[in-house]
Amino acid sequence: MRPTLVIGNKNYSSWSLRPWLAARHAGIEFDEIRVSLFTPKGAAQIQQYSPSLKVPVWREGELVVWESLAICEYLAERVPSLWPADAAARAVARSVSAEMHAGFAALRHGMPMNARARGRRVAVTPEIAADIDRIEAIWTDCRQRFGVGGPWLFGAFSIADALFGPVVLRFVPYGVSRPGVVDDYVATWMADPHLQAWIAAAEQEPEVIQEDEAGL
Ligand SMILES: N[C@@H](CCC(=O)N[C@@H](CS)C(=O)NCC(=O)O)C(=O)O
Repeated sequence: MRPTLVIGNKNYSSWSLRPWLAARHAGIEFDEIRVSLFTPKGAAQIQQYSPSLKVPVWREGELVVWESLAICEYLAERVPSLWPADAAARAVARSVSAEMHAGFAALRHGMPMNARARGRRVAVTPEIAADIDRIEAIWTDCRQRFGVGGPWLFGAFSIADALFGPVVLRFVPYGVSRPGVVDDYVATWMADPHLQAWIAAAEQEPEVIQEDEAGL
């Protein structure tokens, strides 16, 4: 049975993007159901599909998997190369993925993901700057210690990249640039055909969620 990934608006839903990128990079085929977040119809659809009343949700026959990181883990059951092969690298990849999943509230709040926006500027509070510093430290450490075999955090694409990919759609719209690892990794993502396909779809979406339109 072909699985379905239920996602939110491609322009705004960073959690939806994570398992979508993991599945696309792993070559796992799936159908998409896109719900329009914060609309009455979207709320009814989420109620129908999601036990947590959030997206993303992966549905496959009787199986329902929710929470972006749990969905990525489920995809890795099918395609184990979604995690690094080396146990130490895999442990670090899981650490940074869990840290991303659990943290970075200031960045998430102050720089909402906005796939199609460019040239926005928001005040970079000390809390947002600290989140950006931490992301730079993670990306630098992963690239230096594990990235030798390719352009991704652990060389080959992994779930850690799927977790950090949406950060690029915060850095690009709000002009966050740091020469070196950050700009290089952002460039890797912006050249990725899967992310480009997501952005192109976001550009076609008619909905505007005012609350997430920052830095105008
Ligand atoms: N921890 C969850 C977060 C999911 C989440 O917050 N999803 C948002 C969209 S990005 C949502 O469904 N919002 C709808 C709502 O809160 O009504 C995950 O990792 O999947």
